[in-house]
Amino acid sequence: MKIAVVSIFPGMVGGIAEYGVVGRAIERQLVSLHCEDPRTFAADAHRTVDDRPYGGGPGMVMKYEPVAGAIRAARAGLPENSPVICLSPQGRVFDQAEAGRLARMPGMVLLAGRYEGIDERLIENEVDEELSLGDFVLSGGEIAAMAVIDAVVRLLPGVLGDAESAEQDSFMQGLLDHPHYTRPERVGGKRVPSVLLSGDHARIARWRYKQALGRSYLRRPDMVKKLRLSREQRQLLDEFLAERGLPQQNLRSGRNAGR
Ligand code: 9D3
Repeated sequence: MKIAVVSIFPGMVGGIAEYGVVGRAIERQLVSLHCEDPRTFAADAHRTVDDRPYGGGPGMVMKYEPVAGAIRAARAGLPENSPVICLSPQGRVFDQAEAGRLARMPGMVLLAGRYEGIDERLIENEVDEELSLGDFVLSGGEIAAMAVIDAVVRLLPGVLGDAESAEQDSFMQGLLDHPHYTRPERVGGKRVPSVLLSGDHARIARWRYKQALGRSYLRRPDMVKKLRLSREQRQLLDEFLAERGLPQQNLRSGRNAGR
């Protein structure tokens, strides 16, 4: 996959190419990452990329022409049907399903804005979709673009090793992770749960799944409500809650439950 980012802070985005999973994917040429700076396409000697908003008000707006120039240059190195995606608080909220969809694209241009926003006409003419990371305020689109790149690149074929890939299509999908422990056996006044020392792999798998269900139910009830719990899953969740002296869940389950 070929990825191009349009940003006035190319150094910020380039940083992810040096670390971890994304860095390795670029090294192995499974993905290419390229940045275009609108400043390069500014018409004046001062390389101006922003101007005051029509209608007044605080802050500045990114100018049409320099951003358009950078998008055109970014597109030039990418396959024809690569979408232009603007990172924006006005976008659809990015999630794992969106990451999976983007991972099937041959390329993508990620447009990271600064200031109060980008001239709306540029978005209408050049942007295919807008994505947000959620309801909190960032100072610009770069960190959001980096988050999208990280989430998408991990899904590209060959990027993750066998162990990590296996985890992605495991039965834990749609739930939070179970807790993790490593040596020593006793630390911070606490012991490793004894089941993890038992060597009984079936019991360990059951315990982990119970933890994943229970934690998801307590911390992210929205996630659990989307699942249709089987009788076994309900049993595990009830065990988890009972062990903590919590009231048993009253999520309905089975075919067409709820709604
Ligand atoms: C405080 C400024 N806001 C006035 C109501 C508007 C605003 C403009 C520009 C808020 C944030 C930004 C910059 N943010 C992004 O470019 C951005 C973002 C975000 O802020 N939150 C979550 N996801 C994203 S994706 C891009």
